[in-house]
Amino acid sequence: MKSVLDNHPSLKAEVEKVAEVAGYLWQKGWAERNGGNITVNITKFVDDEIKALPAISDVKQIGITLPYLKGAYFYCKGTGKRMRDLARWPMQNGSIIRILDDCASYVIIADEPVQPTSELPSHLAVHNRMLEQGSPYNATVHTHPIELVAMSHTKKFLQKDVLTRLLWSMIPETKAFCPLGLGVVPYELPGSEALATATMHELEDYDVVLWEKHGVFAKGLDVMDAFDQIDVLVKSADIYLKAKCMGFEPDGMSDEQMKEMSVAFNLPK
Ligand code: 2HA
Ligand code: ZN
Repeated sequence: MKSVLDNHPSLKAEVEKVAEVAGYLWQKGWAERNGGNITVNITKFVDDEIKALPAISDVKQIGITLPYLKGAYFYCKGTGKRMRDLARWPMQNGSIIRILDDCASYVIIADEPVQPTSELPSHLAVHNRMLEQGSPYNATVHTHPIELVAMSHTKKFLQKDVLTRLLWSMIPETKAFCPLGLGVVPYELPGSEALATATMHELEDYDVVLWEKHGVFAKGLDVMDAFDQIDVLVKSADIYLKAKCMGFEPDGMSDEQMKEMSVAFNLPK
């Protein structure tokens, strides 16, 4: 079947990155059934030929007005679609959308009329904010990492920066590669406006936020960057849990060792 990716190699490479990450999410056990979403701003890969493509869906309302998204293009995972299927067939389990000039609606333009993720308003609201800030970030990822969700089931880990401090202290690379740490959003209904608003608020200070008893939401330069930040946090969570399973509370790196890391890597906190 003909695909818009066929004669757009840089766009193809970007969508293939999404497919690669979708495969990782499934293999790691973070993406049961249709769990999780990925949205990538692909506007910079769009040429006149893609701009001229006709809509293959009705005009759909986003539900909010997002002024910085005027004329932007996104690759979005489809609603109800499985990450493990997207890994093999990204254009049958996701689609490319164009935001219309009213900044409040969109159409699907390629390859098939796959309806985007149920969390589209929150993903697009985050993209809108990133563009408003002139941020170089292009990707948002939501997934259900087992260890981090398990840790979100106790109030002590939901206090500001308690989990950040603990996870950073498990292995030096976590602070180096997730230098802003992990924000926390108290439980809200999946897909709700309250969840979107609270997520936006936490993303002012963090690249990755934990949704209590649900999952994580990350933003990144591209989909790999967003995945890597989640991955290093989960690595730390896993080390913590393995130590606990061996019957002891891990010491963690000392404050001095953490400070030394911040200086050596020129980290913000
Ligand atoms: O799209 O994970 O939170 C499936 C979800 C919603
Ligand atoms: Zn979810």
